[in-house]
Amino acid sequence: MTQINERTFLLIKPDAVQRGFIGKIITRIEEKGLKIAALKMVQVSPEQAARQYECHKGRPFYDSLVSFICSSPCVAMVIEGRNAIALCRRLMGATSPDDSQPGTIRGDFSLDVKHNLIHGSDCAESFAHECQVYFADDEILNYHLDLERWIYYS
Ligand code: DAT
Ligand code: MG
Repeated sequence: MTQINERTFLLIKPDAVQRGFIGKIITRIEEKGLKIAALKMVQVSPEQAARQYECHKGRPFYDSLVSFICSSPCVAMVIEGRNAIALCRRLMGATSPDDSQPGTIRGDFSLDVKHNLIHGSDCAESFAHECQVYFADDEILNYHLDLERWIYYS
């Protein structure tokens, strides 16, 4: 079912921060009409990385993924809007550079499966888990975006 107020967790990864893509990525989110409910720069700790990626523990790429996420600052965000979880996954593009389509963040700017610029929750349960790794409840803001009456018909 369509949810206008659905939230998702996004993490702009170290490669995107280092390459100067913070603004580009946030612009795509804003231009789509999504609302930023929380946003901060974060130096991810190994403990946070392990919690975020606990579903991948045991996979061959797990250790390098955790060390990559901790290698340089990231930008953590909670994004809100119509079907935000699936929509942000589409804006991000596929995990692998062999599959990510031009027009998506990964499809336009990434050539490597690990250096793929951005993380996004893949379902509501993942959002609930990931969000708690990075944000306290009172850091996620509820506010009215005036422009929304021009973004949503009703
Ligand atoms: P996504 O980030 O698209 O949700 P995922 O959850 O399957 O992808 O994997 C999490 C991250 O792990 C992914 O963004 C990059 C890394 N990763 C996935 N598959 C990999 C692989 N085969 N080799 C190296 N890193 C990989
Ligand atoms: Mg994933």
